[in-house]
Amino acid sequence: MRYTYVTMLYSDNFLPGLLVLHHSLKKAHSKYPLLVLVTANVSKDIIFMITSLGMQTERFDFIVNPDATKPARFREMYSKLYIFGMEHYDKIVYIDSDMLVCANIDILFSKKHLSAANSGGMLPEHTDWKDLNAGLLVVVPNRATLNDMLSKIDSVTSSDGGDQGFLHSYYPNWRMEEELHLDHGYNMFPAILERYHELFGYTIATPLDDPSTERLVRVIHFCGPTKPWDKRFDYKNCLGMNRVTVDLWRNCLHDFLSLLPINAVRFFHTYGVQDFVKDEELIV
Ligand SMILES: [Mn+2]
Repeated sequence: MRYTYVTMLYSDNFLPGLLVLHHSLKKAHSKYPLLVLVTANVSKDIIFMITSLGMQTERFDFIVNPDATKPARFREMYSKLYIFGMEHYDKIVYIDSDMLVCANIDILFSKKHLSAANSGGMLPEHTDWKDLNAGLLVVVPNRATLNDMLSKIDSVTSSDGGDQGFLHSYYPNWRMEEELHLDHGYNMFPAILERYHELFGYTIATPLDDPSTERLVRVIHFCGPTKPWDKRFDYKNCLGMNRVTVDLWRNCLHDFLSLLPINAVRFFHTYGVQDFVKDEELIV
């Protein structure tokens, strides 16, 4: 069977996220490769470098948002639909490049098409959250599905102006199809982790945990506008479980960089990849 993890790189800006995602998958001993879908905006140097790190790449073109009134950051938000047509794979596990894998998740390749987590939906304050989070998706690609989606892009509404809202409308029965609902530990936002811990006993997984253990956070999703690698990320005021998750992310990047030859570290540095842990050490 042709199985692969897939993520997307729209531009060089998400490079730190991609490097951490890939390194965390490797540290979790994932059996399957990571395929990176790259647009024409990604530098050739970076494509060469990530290929030499063992990632595969595939060029794709943005699927443009039909609503031209949407702000620029929403313009490319339908592009994720591309994965639904990747028939050269039997099954893919799509992961956003702002995610950190804490333990092996290869079991996801045994799940059905459109398996995903209703992240946050267990909380009493979010009982109106019933639909999937598109940060992590199990997809059995089918060209006919993609063609059908593209033909309906103008007519199917999207509550958030992007692919996730489109998928909610395109698959209205998902919320009732319990066999498609992944444990929320496969797509956990740092901001709600504290509540999931208090109410349901969720803890962050380590590679030593028994894979069958329940209520483990296996994938952390740094959703939201500021990412752990952003210059404007407010690390000082990032506290509690939020801080724990960011430190896990930064340590993973540090671990990755510390294994590289110095010229490769310099290369990534020119593309804005900063070793936060090492810099902290220097300050002290
Ligand atoms: Mn995301």
